[in-house]
Amino acid sequence: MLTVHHLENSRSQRVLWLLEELGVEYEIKRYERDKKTMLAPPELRAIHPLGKSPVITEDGQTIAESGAIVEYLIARHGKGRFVPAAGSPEHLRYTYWLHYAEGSAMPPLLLKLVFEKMKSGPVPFFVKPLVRTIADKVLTMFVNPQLKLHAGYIESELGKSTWFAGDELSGADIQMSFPLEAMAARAGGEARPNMARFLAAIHARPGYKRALERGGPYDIMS
Ligand SMILES: N[C@@H](CCC(=O)N[C@@H](CS)C(=O)NCC(=O)O)C(=O)O
Repeated sequence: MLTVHHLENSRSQRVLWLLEELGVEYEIKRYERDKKTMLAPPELRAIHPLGKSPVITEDGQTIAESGAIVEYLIARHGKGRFVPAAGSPEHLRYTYWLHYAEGSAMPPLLLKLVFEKMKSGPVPFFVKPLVRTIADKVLTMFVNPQLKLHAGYIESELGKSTWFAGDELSGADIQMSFPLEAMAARAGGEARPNMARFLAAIHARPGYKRALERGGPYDIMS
């Protein structure tokens, strides 16, 4: 049996979605975030040393890192679906977006979350103005312009085809769903028509809805 080690409100939601699209049987082991730190509980480190989600286990193997999980699941259970033909231009785009999601899109989104939280974080009152000033400076000088750059790029790329790697839904779309949802929550992504179209299309898929029902509450942190 394939097990998804599923942390609430996290990237592992997209693994559940992929499994629903693939029609593979799986079980979910749930983990809750620490209410204060929002980190995963220590039990997840017993599954993988980093204790991050998603992690899956199947046939005695433990696989972490969502891009690697998407590739593994599609290779093992896809029967040729959700991946463009090897050697095609679409396959190159597939590989690109599969890596871009965590390698390029997520870092500025994470910085946005951290610096916004820093502004309202618990610090002694006399350093609060300084902390706010520094956080605002990093946000306006670096993070927000980077997010604008990425959002503009994604918006224009999504104008070229229905999905990220062409006109068929692929693992690249599943991998890109999390940064797009985070952009909608943190960086005004929903105001961009192609990104909004993509989000509406994935949210309408029966597999996505089933994954939500099985995964439980899913609220991208803003
Ligand atoms: N690049 C990794 C990121 C994994 C990651 O940071 N997951 C978050 C959930 S969205 C997590 O486990 N956070 C809790 C923690 O760091 O303790 C992946 O895509 O799998």
